[in-house]
Amino acid sequence: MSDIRKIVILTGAGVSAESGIDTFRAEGGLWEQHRVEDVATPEAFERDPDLVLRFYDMRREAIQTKAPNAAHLALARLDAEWAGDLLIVTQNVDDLHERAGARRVLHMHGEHLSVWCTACDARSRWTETLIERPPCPECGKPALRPDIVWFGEMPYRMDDIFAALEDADLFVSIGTSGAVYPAAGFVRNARELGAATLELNLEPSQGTGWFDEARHGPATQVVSDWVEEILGPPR
Ligand code: BV8
Repeated sequence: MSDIRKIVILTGAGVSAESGIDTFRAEGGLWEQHRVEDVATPEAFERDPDLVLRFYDMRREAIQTKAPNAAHLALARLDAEWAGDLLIVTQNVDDLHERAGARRVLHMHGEHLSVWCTACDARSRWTETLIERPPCPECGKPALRPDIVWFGEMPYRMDDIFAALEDADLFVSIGTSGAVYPAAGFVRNARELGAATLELNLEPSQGTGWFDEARHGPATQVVSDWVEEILGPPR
């Protein structure tokens, strides 16, 4: 670790699983209960906006009853104590990284607690529901949609993500299946750009072969152990 200064961390649903937030592909996971194409595409929103708004209203309410787990807390500690560059790129739309205290966080697929007005393009913090078509806080029009990146839509801040990958000495992937692009391709980008690569996941991901090292187990265990390895025991 002595020559590691710049770290990029990619997280997925697995880091929030032990906080009681469903992952997507697990047994009984979100995509078992709902067909992706019915709830997480612009076409679905066009076709049946009520179904999509109810799906996100349910999840937006649910995450506000959950708490960060030891993996979120360990990453928040790393964010606070790591003197070098660090960026946590999350595919998750919950706010558990921030509630654990992490600051250098980038939500590449959006956030539950944000809404996007399709009339005036404003984004606003939001904790309530959208099914009743409330007015946009900025323009007053009833044109709000979840501020979430759906399939077929371009993820957020890709330039910032690639700039960080270009500089990275270490790329760490935590709690993700490596099933969805462009996030699933970051490990290959990082390798090609000369970074060391580490996977921390419950089981081998679809891209596990691209990692220099992989440690498998629950995030609360493997992430806490990894952070303590870097920073030493909490003082
Ligand atoms: C785009 C928000 C183009 C929504 C999400 C290349 C090849 C093939 C297909 C494509 C390609 N490029 C693009 C595509 C299409 C598509 C795609 O990848 N499809 C897949 C299905 C093949 N990608 C897109 O559409 C992307 N957009 O490409 O735009 C474009 C280009 C130019 C201009 C315009 C457009 C957009 C994708 C984003 C979609 N939105 N989320 C919502 O939340 O409702 S994706 C969603 O699924 C997540 O955010 C995440 O990204 C993804 C996968 O989920 P994971 O987080 O990995 O969760 P999963 O359940 O799968 O796995 C959990 C893992 O955790 C498991 O490995 C498990 O073992 C582990 N685990 C479980 N418990 C624990 C644990 N680990 C540790 N501890 C535990 N306790």
